[in-house]
Amino acid sequence: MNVPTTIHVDRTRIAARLAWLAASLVLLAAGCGGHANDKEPAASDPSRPFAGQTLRVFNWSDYIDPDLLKEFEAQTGAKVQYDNFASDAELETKMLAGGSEYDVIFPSDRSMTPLVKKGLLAPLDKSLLPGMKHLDPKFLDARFDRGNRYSVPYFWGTVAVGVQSDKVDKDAKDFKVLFDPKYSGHITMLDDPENVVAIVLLSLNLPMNSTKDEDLAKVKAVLKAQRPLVQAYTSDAFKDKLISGDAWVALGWSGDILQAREKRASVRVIVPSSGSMIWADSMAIPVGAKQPKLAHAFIDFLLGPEVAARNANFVRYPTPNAAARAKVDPALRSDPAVYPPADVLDRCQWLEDRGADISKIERLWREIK
Ligand code: SPD
Repeated sequence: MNVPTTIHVDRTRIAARLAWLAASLVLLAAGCGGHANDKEPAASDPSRPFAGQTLRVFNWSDYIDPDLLKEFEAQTGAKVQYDNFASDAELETKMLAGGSEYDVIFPSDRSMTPLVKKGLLAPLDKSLLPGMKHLDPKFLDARFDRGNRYSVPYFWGTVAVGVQSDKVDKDAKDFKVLFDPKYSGHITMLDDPENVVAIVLLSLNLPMNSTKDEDLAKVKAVLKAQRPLVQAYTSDAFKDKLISGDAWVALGWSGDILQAREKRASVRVIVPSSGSMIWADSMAIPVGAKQPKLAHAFIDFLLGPEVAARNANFVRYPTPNAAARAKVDPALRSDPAVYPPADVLDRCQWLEDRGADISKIERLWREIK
């Protein structure tokens, strides 16, 4: 009489399965089930449309209000993995080595040309970027990306010098201060061959993008004589060195020097009225990015006027976002170190892609360093 026994066994299994199912339903309802265990709501939650996804961002250092990253995470449910670079070359090398490691990058005008040429950027879907309407048209359709097929303006700025006003002559007003032996051991230079060579050319009243051998020979002589005076070549630590007082004269990006001035009132910002380098950084999505929709959502988030104004107040760079500008701290809006007057801007120049001639600048830099 096997039959009753078999029936008994099956009933026991069924009862056990039902008990397991009921327990699972209770756990899920209590928020203890698999996904809820990670504190991530289901991706279908319309209030957190990107829950469970990770956005990988590669940006210049000190170039975003970190609270905005937290807000974006809270609004979308996504996690942001945020890495920094300190030079055009660092970004370009990373992209050439396989940029799909990132979803959003922040190339300068100078980097855009090779990145577009080498097909390393994904075309943008403008239907996902309604916030582009807030941008000042004069920052759109730039020479490095006609029609903004690949990039959206983020911030712009100049190359400037930060000086300690209690250590450096009151009348220092241009790049010559970088080469003054009085400040030996307290001078920092950007760790960036193209930018440094351009600034030395400007200080010699030569064309900023020159690659003529005789001009570069003059640059080399200046940099060689300056070498023993230099405390550090750095593109990201100059801000902290100004804040600590270690650096008396620092070549850097305008907004970072202004960030230092916030922390140490004796820091003075020099944007030479004879002209400097002007640059603009953009937001773009690398070809092969794993989360292109989330990348568009992040770019559009940063284009919102409130968000863009808060970001500008934090990083202290001029914003290309016309709707945000009115919301920026009035003290920043009227600061000529942030928004240089029109006549100074007219004398500023953009860095050009020097093609194969770039190797001359790289060689010069190796010889100096
Ligand atoms: N800390 C942010 C600095 C951004 C500088 N971008 C400059 C690009 C010059 N080619």
